[in-house]
Amino acid sequence: MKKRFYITTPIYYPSAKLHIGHAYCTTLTDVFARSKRERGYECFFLTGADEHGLKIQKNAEAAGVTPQQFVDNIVEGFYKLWDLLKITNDDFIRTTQDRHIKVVQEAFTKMLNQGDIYLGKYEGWYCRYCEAFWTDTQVGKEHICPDCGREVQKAEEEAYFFKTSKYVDSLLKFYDENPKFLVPESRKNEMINTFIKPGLEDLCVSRTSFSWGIPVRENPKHVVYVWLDALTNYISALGYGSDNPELYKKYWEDEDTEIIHILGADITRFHAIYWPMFLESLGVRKPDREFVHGLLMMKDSKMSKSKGNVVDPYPLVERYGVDAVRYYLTREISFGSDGSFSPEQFVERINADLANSYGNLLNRTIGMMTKYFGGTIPEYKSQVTEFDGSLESVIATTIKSYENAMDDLKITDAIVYVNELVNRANKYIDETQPWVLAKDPANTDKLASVMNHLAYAIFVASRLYHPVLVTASDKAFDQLGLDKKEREYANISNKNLLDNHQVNKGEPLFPRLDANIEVPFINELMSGNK
Ligand code: ME8
Repeated sequence: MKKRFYITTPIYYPSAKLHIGHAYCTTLTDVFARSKRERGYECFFLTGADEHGLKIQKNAEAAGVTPQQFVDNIVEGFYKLWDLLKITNDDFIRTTQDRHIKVVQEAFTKMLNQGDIYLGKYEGWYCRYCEAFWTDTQVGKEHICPDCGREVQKAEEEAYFFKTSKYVDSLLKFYDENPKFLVPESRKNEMINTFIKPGLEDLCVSRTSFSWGIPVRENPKHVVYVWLDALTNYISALGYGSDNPELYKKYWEDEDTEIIHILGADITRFHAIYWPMFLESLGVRKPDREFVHGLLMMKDSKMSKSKGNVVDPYPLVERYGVDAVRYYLTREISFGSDGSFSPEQFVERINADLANSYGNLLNRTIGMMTKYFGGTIPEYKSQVTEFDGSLESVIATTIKSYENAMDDLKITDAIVYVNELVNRANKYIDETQPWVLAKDPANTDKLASVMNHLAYAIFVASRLYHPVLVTASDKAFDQLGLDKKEREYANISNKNLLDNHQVNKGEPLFPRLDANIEVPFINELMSGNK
């Protein structure tokens, strides 16, 4: 495994407020970044805003403000949402920043000078909502945008093109040599069969029909077409081509860094085909992995700003807390598959996994520790009861399976491993029956061992849950009496860690939700009435 990580989300369009789909992608990325940092790896996490393009220009006109004022206002909301969700990004790139504009112009010039970009005429089917051109086959007889389902228009204009034909063979070779580049792997075949085999057209990289974009220096009536502008953010943010390229050297050039992009299935084509080609044209290393997550649906149709059927994450976090929302998103939706947001499942997940299993385990254990040992966690001893060995081995396997799953961004699987550990620990209470052991002083050693094992199981579960349950895990550590240093740096496999700590009884981590009240409440939110 490489020794450090550079991980990115897509840069979202500030054409309207963000919704739960964007929160999903950013939370996934945050969980991955936190899990790496908590295991001691350096990890640089980037997100941002993709601020140019026709759609933004039009929305600003409609709102009676300049495009810059329009995006400034919406991007404020991005910052607030990421704060609310406790996202730990190291930087936030905006494509209207000078540091980005310069890099895009330099890249354009380099590509132009080496003949990778040429001036031509574009004729195609253009979807102005998605800012994408499509071929005859893709729009079909109905002339419908394959992404958003709206009508597309034939468009023709002078434009610069990127010569994709020059890089197709080397892209296919790159796919072959790097079978882990695209995850899930099925995406690679989709790219080859849907886009490459039918014949990849050269990519239009400039527009003259709108002005809100980065001017082409060599021909300023053109602005750089959004995808060459947008994708470049991943290197401009690190200082590529600038006077201060330290981060770029460390997090992009250095082979010891694993470069990972996380993105939704809707934009795979741009990341998996054009981005590696642009990088090759610039003579720059390609990313190691691209994780493509599925999309969240609403009542069987894609949730999207242009359709106006979106769930706003703010009121959900306000009512249920950041942990519940982060947990639902990462546990409920299997990585790579589409998911749907359901109020019933939301309430059920929080109740079953967090209130009844994890919260209850902590509550019962702290209660017994207080009752039987005056709140002091007894010292660890091995194999005192016949059930200790089995619990210990489940703990050890959980740590391993969890780390392997996290490395492959199988966050759902990683969480399920922790849930299984919690269930195993609850079962251990039923097996060892501490309330029976407590009746006979001859069993004090056994009772002490049970308490120590439970505390350790909770510690491990809380450490592993921590990248997701960013506040509840800390509360669990507080209840176990761990100071800040111990909870962050302690070796997770140290079974003696909790010896003689004094527990503190606290509020239940997750109060049970009443489905009869909460499901209608969330439905109201989704219908936009709240
Ligand atoms: O495409 N479910 O920005 P964007 C899950 N600016 N995730 C969703 C989603 C849904 N229903 N809707 C959006 C752009 N997303 C470009 C990206 S990158 C160089 C430029 C998430 O605001 C998902 O990750 O439309 C998707 O790929 C991304 O938001 C698109 O955000």
